[in-house]
Amino acid sequence: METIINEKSYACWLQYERIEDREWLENNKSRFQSIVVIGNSPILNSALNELNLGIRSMFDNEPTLYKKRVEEASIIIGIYDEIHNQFKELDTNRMEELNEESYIIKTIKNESLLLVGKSDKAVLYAVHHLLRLLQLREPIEHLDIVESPKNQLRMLNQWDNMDGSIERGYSGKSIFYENNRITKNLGRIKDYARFLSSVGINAISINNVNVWKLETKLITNEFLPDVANIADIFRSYGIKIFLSINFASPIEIGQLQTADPLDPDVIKWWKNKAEEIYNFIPDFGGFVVKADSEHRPGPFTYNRNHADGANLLANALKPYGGLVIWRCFVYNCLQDWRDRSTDRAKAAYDHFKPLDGEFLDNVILQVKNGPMDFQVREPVSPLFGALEKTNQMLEFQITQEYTGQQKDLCFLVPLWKEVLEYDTYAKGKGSKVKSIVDGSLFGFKYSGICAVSNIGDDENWTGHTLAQANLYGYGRLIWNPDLSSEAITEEWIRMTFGEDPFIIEQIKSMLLESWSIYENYTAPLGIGWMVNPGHHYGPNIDGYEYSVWGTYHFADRDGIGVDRSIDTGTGYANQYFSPNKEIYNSLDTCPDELLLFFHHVPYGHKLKTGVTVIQHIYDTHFKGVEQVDKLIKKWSTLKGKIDEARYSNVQERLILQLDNAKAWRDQINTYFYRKSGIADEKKRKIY
Ligand code: GCV
Repeated sequence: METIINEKSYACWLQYERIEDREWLENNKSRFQSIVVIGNSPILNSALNELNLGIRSMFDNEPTLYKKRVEEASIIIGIYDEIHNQFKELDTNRMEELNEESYIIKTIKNESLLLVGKSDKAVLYAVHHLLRLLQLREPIEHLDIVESPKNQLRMLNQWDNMDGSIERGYSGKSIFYENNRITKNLGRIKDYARFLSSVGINAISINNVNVWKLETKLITNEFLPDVANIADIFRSYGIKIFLSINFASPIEIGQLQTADPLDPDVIKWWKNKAEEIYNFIPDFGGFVVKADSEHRPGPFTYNRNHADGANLLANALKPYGGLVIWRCFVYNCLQDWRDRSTDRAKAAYDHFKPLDGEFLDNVILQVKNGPMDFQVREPVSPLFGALEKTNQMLEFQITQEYTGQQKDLCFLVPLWKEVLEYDTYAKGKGSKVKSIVDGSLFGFKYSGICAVSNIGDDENWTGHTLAQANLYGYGRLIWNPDLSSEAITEEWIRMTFGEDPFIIEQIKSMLLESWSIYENYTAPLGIGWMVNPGHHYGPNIDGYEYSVWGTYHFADRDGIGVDRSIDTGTGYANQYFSPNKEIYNSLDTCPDELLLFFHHVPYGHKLKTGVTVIQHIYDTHFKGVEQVDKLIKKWSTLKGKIDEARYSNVQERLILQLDNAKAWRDQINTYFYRKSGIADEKKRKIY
């Protein structure tokens, strides 16, 4: 399993470029001459290997590895319990208070560096932290760092299928499966684990939440030995694996006639199944479940509710410490959009709010950030804060299904940051989403954040090289939601492209503006969708497969938008706590960017900017295309300054983005010009 590190596209943010700054080298080289590891475990081995690799590569010097000579080593790494007696410099009171994933990095008297974790996993995180400092050329003379992750579960969901395809994947084929088998190419999976551990990811589900026929068998002894091999790799990087399961498994692979969660045979079947899985994978994380959603089976078939379904599985996993991650993305995809009594935005809250407190304590409800489906702009799901007695985690989408599919540049950290900072007012002012999902607001036993991954077997992992920033940024942000988007962006650029201030500034502005640019030329003012059915790329104003009965934008000759207000609309606004509900409910206070999500307004309605809705639509769509043009120009200033492979990869995609932006501009502007009959004030050409 040789790790490939010399290819820049492949190496993502772990470039470990040789340090050329002579002064820096002179000052610091002596600190990286030798390493001693106290203790022994697969994770400590990974930590040592990574440290060794990083030092070798950045200093062009192979550090000596000592077994025991702690006094002579320049870097000492180990687990707190095994090490603290030897170092009076460690503040034991402080360390005792920290959780199992915490670490310290400290320069001690004789100038050695001490990297101590509360567990071996934390040691690995400390090593990555040190390597990050080195990659960023930060001062390292007097380190005294204490770090703990803010969120407990920091997870990725793969939507990979065993035929090698990836649902909503835009970066090639699966690195996990090929030809209906689990891949034998474990080297790539190992590198993925390295990247993930470098940003602190500690859990991963390795198959699509839509669990088809073959994937249902992943929990049988036909595939469990291979799943166990994958678990071994991730385990050595501190990452637990989960599987998505099919709720109808007892019927499909168990020869039972029913999957009724209250049926004794079904209960027994899942208990036996859990035992079998844990025989293969003793630290198996648990199940991810999509049930009663988009044609997937679930407890509704048996007139049972989601708590019945989730608790069935939770009981089976409980003896082994396993978790059930039950998704709240439940709605009737066959609904008639003209029927205003069934608003899809209300569905998750309507299904799950009444069940608060009914779930066992090893169930976590997984809630998408918005009430719809990862649109470029949505309000935050009202389920955050509404569930006080049920463990909860937040689901983001790194893969850019509705945000440009890794052809268009759309850096999502600023969007995620907004969600985490959103104040739900569930327990009064300051009840931010980040304090719900880190478990602190309601004292959840389990909580955290997960996201749909954006990687595949493309050489650069993410299709668009700059989309690597979304994966990196996700990990860093969920480790510590208090980090700013700017800080994360700059870190990623410097680690990925080096220290040239010009390169850093150009790419930084491209990334930080990209979400708003994408929003400008696509669906306006929170209305969402308007995408081609099926693949979801490019404009189709009345499109999208689940809106065949009516349009979701409700545009006619007089106005546009969905009335979700309390008195005249679907009442969705009522699912929020005050004052959010009043803010959204009133035309006067509803923020412009969500106006059409909450209200149906005439085209002449004036936004807070003073511009009418129709003029805003024209202006932003012209502007969006101009902005993409500028992105192309900005990127072209980097020609020759960064390697050709990454340069041309991004350039090619920016050109595709321009085509896409023009298509959106032309279709949106024409459609709404024809509908409204109102001309562009600036008399630009509308096709
Ligand atoms: C994996 C959307 C996507 C589906 C996805 C689903 C989900 O509907 O288009 O591809 O299914 O969300 O999150 O379950």
